[in-house]
Amino acid sequence: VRIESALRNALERNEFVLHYQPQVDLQTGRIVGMEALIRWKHPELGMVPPSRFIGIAEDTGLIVPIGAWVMRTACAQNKAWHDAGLGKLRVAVNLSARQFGAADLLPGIEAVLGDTGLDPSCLELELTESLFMSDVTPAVELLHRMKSLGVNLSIDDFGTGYSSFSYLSRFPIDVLKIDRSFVNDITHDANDAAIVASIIALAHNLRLSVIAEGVETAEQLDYLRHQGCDEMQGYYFSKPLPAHEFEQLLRQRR
Ligand code: G
Ligand code: G
Ligand code: MN
Ligand code: NA
Repeated sequence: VRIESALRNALERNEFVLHYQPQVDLQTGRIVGMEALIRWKHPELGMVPPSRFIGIAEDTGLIVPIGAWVMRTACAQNKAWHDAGLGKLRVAVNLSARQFGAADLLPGIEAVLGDTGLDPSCLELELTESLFMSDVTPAVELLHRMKSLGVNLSIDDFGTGYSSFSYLSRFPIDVLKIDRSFVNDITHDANDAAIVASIIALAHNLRLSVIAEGVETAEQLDYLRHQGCDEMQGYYFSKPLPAHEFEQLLRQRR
């Protein structure tokens, strides 16, 4: 209850920040994008991890204004990095099912793109498979309208949810994000290695791009590169960083 009431005031009190985790091209080794991940710095509760408040934000509907803030902040930051000559990176933002159902999602995205001047191809929206569980027809239509804005769509935590091959052929998806639970064991568990190789092949056969999450070791990286995975994200390269540290990383690597 304490968290819930504090959460109601967090936006106006400016207590949220975004951290950015680099996404690296496995061919070139270059940073090509980043995932924006929310953090809550409460004056008394301290740093509240998303695992403790995203669920509450979803249940209370607060995720809608919070998610809008995330999208606006991430797009404005990315545009600022473009303008500073730090490269034309993509920023990925997590969308919860609750936001997906909100009437103003599409105009909201359009307004953020218009206001910030960010090239739509530099925004990626991360969806989860749970979105596709119920009535898929309105979802297909909404996804096509989102695509027509020029943004990219990815499936987060791929393989852990209600995986259905039917939506992959019907929905205008650009990227599969292999869940870190599979990546974690690829060098020890032959089944997970086979699943990861198969997801990479599946993505490429469908002309989708594929990124591995939660890469923590050189061995995992070697395997993924050998299998032709396009990009990686994980502690092996970098944990999620505050904006100024992410910017330093970009400057160092230019
Ligand atoms: O960064 P971290 O590992 O603590 O994130 C934990 C979870 O919180 C992840 O599943 C991530 O998708 C989720 N999360 C982080 N930021 C956001 C956000 O801006 N919106 C939504 N809906 N989920 C987020
Ligand atoms: O569910 P989603 O993929 O949006 O969440 C990303 C979460 O994964 C973030 O909370 C981030 O901190 C975490 N994460 C990122 N890289 C790694 C990693 O290499 N290992 C582990 N265990 N977690 C990671
Ligand atoms: Mn994500
Ligand atoms: Na994930």
